Amino acid sequence: MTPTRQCHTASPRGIFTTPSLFTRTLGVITVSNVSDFRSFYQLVVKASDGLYKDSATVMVNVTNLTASDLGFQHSVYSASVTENLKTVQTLAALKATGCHLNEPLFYSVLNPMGRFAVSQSSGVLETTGVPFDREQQDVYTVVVKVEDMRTPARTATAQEDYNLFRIDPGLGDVSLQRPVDFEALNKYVLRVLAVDEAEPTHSTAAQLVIQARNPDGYRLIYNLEEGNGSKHFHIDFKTGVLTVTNPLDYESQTMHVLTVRASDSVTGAFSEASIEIEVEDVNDNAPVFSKSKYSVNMAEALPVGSSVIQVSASDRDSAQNKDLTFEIMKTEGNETEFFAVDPSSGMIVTTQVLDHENTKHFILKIKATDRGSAPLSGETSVFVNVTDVNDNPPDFVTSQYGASLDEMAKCGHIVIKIQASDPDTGDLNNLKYKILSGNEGRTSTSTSPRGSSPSPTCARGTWILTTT
Ligand SMILES: [Ca+2]
Ligand SMILES: [Ca+2]
Ligand SMILES: [Ca+2]
Ligand SMILES: [Ca+2]
Repeated sequence: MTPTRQCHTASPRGIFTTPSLFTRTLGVITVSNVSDFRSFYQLVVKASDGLYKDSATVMVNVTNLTASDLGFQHSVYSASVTENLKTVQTLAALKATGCHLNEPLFYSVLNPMGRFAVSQSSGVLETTGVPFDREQQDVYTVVVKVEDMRTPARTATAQEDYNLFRIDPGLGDVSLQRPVDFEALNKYVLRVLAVDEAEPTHSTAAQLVIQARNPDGYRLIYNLEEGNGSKHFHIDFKTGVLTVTNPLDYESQTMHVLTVRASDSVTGAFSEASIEIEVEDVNDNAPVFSKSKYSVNMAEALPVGSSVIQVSASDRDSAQNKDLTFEIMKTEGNETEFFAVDPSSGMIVTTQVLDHENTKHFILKIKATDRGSAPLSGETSVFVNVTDVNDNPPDFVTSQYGASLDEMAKCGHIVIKIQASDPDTGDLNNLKYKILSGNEGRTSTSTSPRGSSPSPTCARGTWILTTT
């Protein structure tokens, strides 16, 4: 039991009071009943340490205050200040309401105690630079008044309250006056005093330990262990919510193993957990052909269904995201009439007999499509060069030639030039002519590739020559 200084007011009809244990230990007198005010009061205030007591007289002059809407934005402001600081520290900017824009106002501290000052015109409350000693006094209630320049002047007051907790003097309920600072320590130790109202007064003190917990549990700090997944993951150190910071790539890494540490911010004790994160494949890779262009020589006149070339493509995804289907795309040309591709093997075959004389080459557009839910595709081109084979006989320009020959013509005289053509490219300049009949006994065979026929003999007459 600790003897404590107590103040008691003797006030008629309870106009004044020392309403809480706190103000009573500080000797603060407040008005408890504003009705039926007299213009003057004389209060006798008694101070007691539980054993000894003394009394003093307090004169109170009551002045008439007109009702006004001048006020403070908040009736109570709270701030904290570090002890032993010798620098001036801003505590709060007290904002008055119910006044005109830029209306001159006058702020003053009613109980500066040598430690608090307010900017007269702006309402910024500061310390004076006199260091505080928490062991001496850890809570101050500062009352600030604002007054305008009107006649009569309107006034309002606000309290700068440093209490985090408040105790109900009658019930003993301890309540929070403002949110606790989450970044600060979460353990509060209060010393609570109970005082009886008897004569002589006795009191007893108790220690109250308040552990602040965040809504998600104890005040824990979460972090990812060094060098594991920090490139891709982030853990909220307060909530432990694990988030992805960089896109995951199934093709690069299908599983991430993280070690998460939860530490008690007060005791430093920690526990670790391993988290395995399996990455699921999405279809983010298009099929790619092994060549962007294929080229193949294909002889004409081969039977339908002859193999041309097999194309292949790969896809970095997995399962059906890499399951490919091939198709020949329609173009302005007629490629799709001549070729088909096996959808799964990529083997291209002919669907018609190719004819070099008709079409010398084809350019096929082949598409590979995966079976992802949003399918992706890749393309390539296949140049098919249709090569010539000798599939056409030579053809004479006309089926019958006639020529007249001078009787006097000498040996070697050119009789006529007969000409055949051949649709086959390779044969065109490589035709050979031969007299088959009508030249018996007295002819020489022309072997000129150009088909010019020297006179077969030096004899006279008309000849019908058959060539082939
Ligand atoms: Ca794919
Ligand atoms: Ca993928
Ligand atoms: Ca030919
Ligand atoms: Ca040909």
